[in-house]
Amino acid sequence: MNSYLEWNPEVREALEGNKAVVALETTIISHGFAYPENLDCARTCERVIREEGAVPATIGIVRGKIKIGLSEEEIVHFAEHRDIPKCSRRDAAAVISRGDYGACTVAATMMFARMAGIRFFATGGIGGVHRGAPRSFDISADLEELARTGVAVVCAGAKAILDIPLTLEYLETAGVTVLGFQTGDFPAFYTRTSGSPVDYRVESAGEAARIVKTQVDLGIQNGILITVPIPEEDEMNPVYINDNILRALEAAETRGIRGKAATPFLLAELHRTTGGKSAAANKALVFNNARTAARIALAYQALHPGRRE
Ligand code: PSU
Ligand code: MN
Repeated sequence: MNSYLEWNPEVREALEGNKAVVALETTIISHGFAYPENLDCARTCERVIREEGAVPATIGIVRGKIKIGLSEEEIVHFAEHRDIPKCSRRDAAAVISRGDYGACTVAATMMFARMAGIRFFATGGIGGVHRGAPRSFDISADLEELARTGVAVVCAGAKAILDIPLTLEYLETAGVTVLGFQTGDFPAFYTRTSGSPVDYRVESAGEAARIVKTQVDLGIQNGILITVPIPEEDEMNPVYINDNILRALEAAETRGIRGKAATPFLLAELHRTTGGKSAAANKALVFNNARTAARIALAYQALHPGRRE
């Protein structure tokens, strides 16, 4: 057993007993929302997963250990400490060997979920190819992680601050299967459609689970992206949000905000300029993704009677 992993006993037992487990990330807690909204969001994600009958495992680096399933006190710590560094694959070894805390991105959470034997992970939206990437070279490590790590990521598409057609091109090159959950169009985070099609539309949790199982059975090692549109009642007006995104991108440019600071800045700027409307939409889509991921994880366990991966 990997001695860098520290287990929440409930998660360990669930995995040993072939129960459905859904991973959650900590960057979204420390860098995705303001306090105390981030705490409410983290707790609600866990509750929604439990209500479906699955077990949540929020993953973060706690004093140099990869914690698989944060305790309530640890979740509060990540919510209160918005200065915990954002930790992606490239940061993992340094943060762990120094005994620090790390807020795990989609990429790091996928990597650690895989180490722990967790197959499903719910988040808001993955990182992707940023607008202006041909000049800035800003392409999220989340895409490369999807290319190499066998975890199914349930999300509301890529964040609308990104270049979605280029993100889809990258995913195609990387060999990542992109599913649309009850949609044929890749969702754009705050809105249900992006105008770019997904490869495969699935209608049910069972159908999505069968595709994940087939990929596992075939020994294909990379990730799968399961995209779920934000619920209709929570969707934002596309003209309004895009207008705000353009202004946020301009503000980032003017202030020279780049690299790992870019995404947290853009999200916070939108939460500010929309008077909290984008944060409300972001929360609604995350909860919807957590619920959907739990249902798919349960359907997957039903296809795997008595077998531990
Ligand atoms: N989804 C959200 N809010 C977030 C994120 C996802 O609703 O804050 C985070 C994830 O941790 C993702 C990161 O990995 O944004 C992308 O950062 P970057 O563009 O620097 O790779
Ligand atoms: Mn980046």
